[in-house]
Amino acid sequence: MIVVMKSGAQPSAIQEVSDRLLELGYQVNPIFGVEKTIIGAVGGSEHGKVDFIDQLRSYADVEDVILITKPYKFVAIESRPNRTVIDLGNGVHIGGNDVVTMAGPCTVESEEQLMETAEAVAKAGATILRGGAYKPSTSPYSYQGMGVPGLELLKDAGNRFGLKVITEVMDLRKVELVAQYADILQIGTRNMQNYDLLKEVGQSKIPVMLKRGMTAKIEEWLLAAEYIAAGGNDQIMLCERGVRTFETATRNTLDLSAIPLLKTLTHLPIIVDPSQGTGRRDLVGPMSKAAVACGADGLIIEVHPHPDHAIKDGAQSMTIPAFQQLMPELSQISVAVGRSMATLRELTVT
Ligand SMILES: [Mn+2]
Repeated sequence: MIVVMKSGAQPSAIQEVSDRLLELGYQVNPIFGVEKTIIGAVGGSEHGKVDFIDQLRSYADVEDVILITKPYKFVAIESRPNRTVIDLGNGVHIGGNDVVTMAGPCTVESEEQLMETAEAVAKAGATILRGGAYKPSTSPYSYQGMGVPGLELLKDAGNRFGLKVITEVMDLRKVELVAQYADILQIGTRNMQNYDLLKEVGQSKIPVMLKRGMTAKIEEWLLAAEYIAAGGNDQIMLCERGVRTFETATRNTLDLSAIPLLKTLTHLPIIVDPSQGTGRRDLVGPMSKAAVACGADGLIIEVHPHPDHAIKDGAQSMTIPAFQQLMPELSQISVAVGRSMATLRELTVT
């Protein structure tokens, strides 16, 4: 790190900071300028010293402390240059050459609705079924989800149509329960900084998809992922789902620039949610294509047999025919960028 002293800092103040740095195991190299002195501190690790760095900033004669290393470690690209590939079994990998598609309804509503959707998305090439059994809602009077019966339906549909299952867990007391039914635990936007929940899924051994908080900066998002990794679970994927901006014509502003940027910062796979990212089903196809083109490792798309009757998020849910039409187009884009995507699989229904 570099400690920038204020103009006119006295030698005694510079010495005081240098002594403190030495105490913490740094080698200290002050550079005395005409007006200002800066102190280069090398050798010590900055991890675990976040609070100390804040202390340093509060010294009366310290103007600023500039960190050279990133505040996250396990999720940083430097820690795993080969990139994380999450193996879900049955040939489904996230972060490898295949671009994966997670599809299904926003909310599990009934057996009929879920089975119809699961069969259709599986036939179109999706490998992972999405569906909410616990729904985070802005209003306490909105639908809250089916709970355990919804989880059971998801697992049944997954088994029946050869799909892996992703579903949201909102409550740290339910992590173990949801993990019995899901192949991937989803942490929603509102819980991105729910540190107790992050620690709990960090203890779990199953993959986690961490959605970006609606107002989260990239660094805050990576630090949230670091909580999970620091807990011992390294099977993490990030999900860009749009951020809140001044624009109200779309539900959120889908930040596609985050994808190539994240590829320079982290080895974790990146999923894009164009449904939540736009809030409009007519924009889901174009944004899915753009996401694949700029390096997304997967998509999570809301599909409903009758969006006009959906309990939640009908306006952003694709119809089954629209999804069936989109998948081969996405496959072509995947090939154009050196990736591949399964489409139109032959289903062996069990
Ligand atoms: Mn939804």
